Amino acid sequence: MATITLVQGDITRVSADAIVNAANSSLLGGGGVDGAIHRRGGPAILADCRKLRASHYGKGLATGKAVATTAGKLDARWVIHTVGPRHSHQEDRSTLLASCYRESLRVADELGARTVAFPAVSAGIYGWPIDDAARIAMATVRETPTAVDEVRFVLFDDATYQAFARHLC
Ligand code: AR6
Repeated sequence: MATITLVQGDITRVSADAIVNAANSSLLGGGGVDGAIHRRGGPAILADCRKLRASHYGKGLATGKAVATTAGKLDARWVIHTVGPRHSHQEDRSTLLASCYRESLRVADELGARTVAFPAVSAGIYGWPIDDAARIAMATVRETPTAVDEVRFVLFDDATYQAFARHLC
């Protein structure tokens, strides 16, 4: 089981084997953490994403799945792109959010990554209530068998950091 650590900050500034991106199914960039990763990582990431779209992911990456690219100029070897679900009051999409963490760790294991940095997937533009997003993230990482040594949650603001801290023990 991976050691879980929490830090507050900008995920594009961390050093890790793999940095997870809260992407959308187009894999072609967006706002939030996705925009920040592409900005700081540079065009090599988008070039890899375009190759994925031209090959195995013609229709894009499905919600709950994950796929890796280069990390470009980020201080990491890979970016693992995962697509979180939009929060819905009508439908319980928790299993899809849990799947983002499980699938990202599966890809990290395939790559041989030992340290993996995650943002709070779906907790921004996709509207997931932060306490529930933190609960699902922490429980899923805790329950997922992996060879990753350290999962570091990099939480952008204090409220998000505090929500994750409440679910640490
Ligand atoms: N470092 C760490 N966390 C960040 C950063 C950063 N640099 N920037 C934002 N966050 P979001 P989502 C936090 O909206 O909800 C994009 O347009 C943010 O405060 O980035 O999964 C994609 O292309 C929040 O806690 O991702 C999709 O269309 C968390 O990261 C859509 O947004 C996730 O917020 C995905 O929405």
